[in-house]
Amino acid sequence: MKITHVATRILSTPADNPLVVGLPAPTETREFVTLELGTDEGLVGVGVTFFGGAITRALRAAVDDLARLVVGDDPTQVEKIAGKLRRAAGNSGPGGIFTLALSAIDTACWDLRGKAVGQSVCRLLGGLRDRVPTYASGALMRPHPVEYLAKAGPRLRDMGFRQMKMQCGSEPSVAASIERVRVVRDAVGPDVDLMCDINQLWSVNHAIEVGRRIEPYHLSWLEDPVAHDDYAGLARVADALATPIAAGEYHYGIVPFRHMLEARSIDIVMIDLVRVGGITQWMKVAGMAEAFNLPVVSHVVPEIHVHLIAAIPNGLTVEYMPWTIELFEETPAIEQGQIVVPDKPGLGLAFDQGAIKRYQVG
Ligand code: SMN
Ligand code: MG
Repeated sequence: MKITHVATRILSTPADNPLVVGLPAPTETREFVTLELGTDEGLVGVGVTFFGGAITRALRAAVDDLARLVVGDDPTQVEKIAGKLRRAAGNSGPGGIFTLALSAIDTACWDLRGKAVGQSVCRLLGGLRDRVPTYASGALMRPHPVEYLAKAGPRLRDMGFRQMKMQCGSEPSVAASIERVRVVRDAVGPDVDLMCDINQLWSVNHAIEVGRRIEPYHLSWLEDPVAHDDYAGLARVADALATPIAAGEYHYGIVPFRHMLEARSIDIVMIDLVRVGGITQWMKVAGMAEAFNLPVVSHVVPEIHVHLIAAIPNGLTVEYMPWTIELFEETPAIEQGQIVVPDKPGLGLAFDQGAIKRYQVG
């Protein structure tokens, strides 16, 4: 099989989240770069990347230029392709735009690999389970007032979610942070798995102080309490708290995970498909985590991550952040708090023509 053509697009979607109910829709947009790799066998592999913000056009150009370099190559040789692209890009990775672009290409290659043999990507990677837990995300956000959270948490539970994540970190006082977590825990009850994301907003000492005082509310994890690259600082927080510390979404490539794991900075390894550099690299980090007896959770793009979390023995839960849901014709079902692995060949995803019409820019 050979790659014969490349199509990239920029889609700009409204920055809303269908899990947020009863608040005014945000006016901003989110930008995605989509990739389709066609082959001489008539198959089309799909990939997507983002985190470009104002440099999304540059990201699209990077995806386009790099993907054109692999026209004529066999998409099943994912390491050969990654090596070729690294050299071609002057070893400008693993940080930044190179890895974001590689991720889309590698993902489309895995989709083609599955399609070529008529198996799902989950099956190709190990195929451990056909469904995995998933948690509601992006619905209990930092700007949302605490009175809203008290209603929104139970609504998510009534929708069938058994796990959900809230954001904290910008409260004016320690007491306000504690109160925010208390209100949500009281609202959802003891049987919901509740997580809290700080997105790097706290200092180490502040994280330890607040973290200790919210332990009565039994968070399943506290996420990114401090700067993502302060490995020693994260380790101090992890050591001080009984609550598991999760981090990893901000790291590019695989090497930072080695540092975090060696430093015992984290208890739960969050891997972002886009920043790690695609499915090939994602699986390497999952294996590293397994060797440290640590569970893995995903970050955004649930439609693709469901294949990966379900494939591995240490996959804990899929973040259901429905940002990309609208881009695809059909997305994985959610049943009783679990996300179901599509059993179609490859990723089981195709870009929705209506979404392309509505959202394509440039
Ligand atoms: C998050 C950060 C950036 C983009 C999407 C989501 C957040 C999360 O940290 O964990 O969902
Ligand atoms: Mg996060």
